[in-house]
Amino acid sequence: MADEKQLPTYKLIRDDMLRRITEGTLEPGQSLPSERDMCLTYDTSRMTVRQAIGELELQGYVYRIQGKGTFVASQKVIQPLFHISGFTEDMRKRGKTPQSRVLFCGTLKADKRTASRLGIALGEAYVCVKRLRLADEVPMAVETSCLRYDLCSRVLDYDLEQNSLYQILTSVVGLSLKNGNQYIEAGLTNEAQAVLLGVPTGSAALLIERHVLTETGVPVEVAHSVYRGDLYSFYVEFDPPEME
Ligand code: 16G
Repeated sequence: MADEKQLPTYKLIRDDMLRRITEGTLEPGQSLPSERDMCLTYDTSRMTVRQAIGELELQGYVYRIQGKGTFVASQKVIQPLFHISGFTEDMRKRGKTPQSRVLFCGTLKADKRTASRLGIALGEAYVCVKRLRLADEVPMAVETSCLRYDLCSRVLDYDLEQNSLYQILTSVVGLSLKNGNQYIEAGLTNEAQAVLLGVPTGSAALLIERHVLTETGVPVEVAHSVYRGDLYSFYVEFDPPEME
């Protein structure tokens, strides 16, 4: 067995931090000791400390906020898929503060795929909202919602950085968002998505296509989302098998 003392210093620091994170001495959201303190504690250079932190960041255990420091990343969000819920509602339930950055909000003309999914004519206008979704300032997902114009045009009157889309659709427009389905597949972030999500290009992602319908089966939303693979886990429960 390799003698621990022979490990390079940056690995010793990394493993020490990792132990404190997994033991819970360093909790999610808590900042790591400053680089300066770590240099003193481990009697090493700033470069070595940075190397250790860099590894922890790559492995998703910590994240940096520019100008603020390095923080312990929260454990994965475990998202049950029993009923349709929105990002704002989901994050609030977990005691996290949801935030959105609107990347696009307006109308577009439907291409063949969007038209068929929304049940509208080719070239017909639909509402498109693209947002970066964050929780406690950590980027979680990039979401593009395509919405039927005839049902959802009022969404355009609202600031979607401050308001929940589903809140507007249910409380203002009066839609019931109870029916739907969702496809989830594995993918890798492209460069643009990686920049928005603050991860290296080619990081693991969950690619989701969500279809939301009214009670009478009229499509309301078709959303394409890229969720961070290191932060999300979707959870489904099976019904007991029917007895013969
Ligand atoms: C969720 C939905 C997304 C919806 C959004 C509304 C998934 C994969 N996607 O993130 O389709 O547009 O919630 O969130 O769950 P909001 O009500 O906070 O605006």
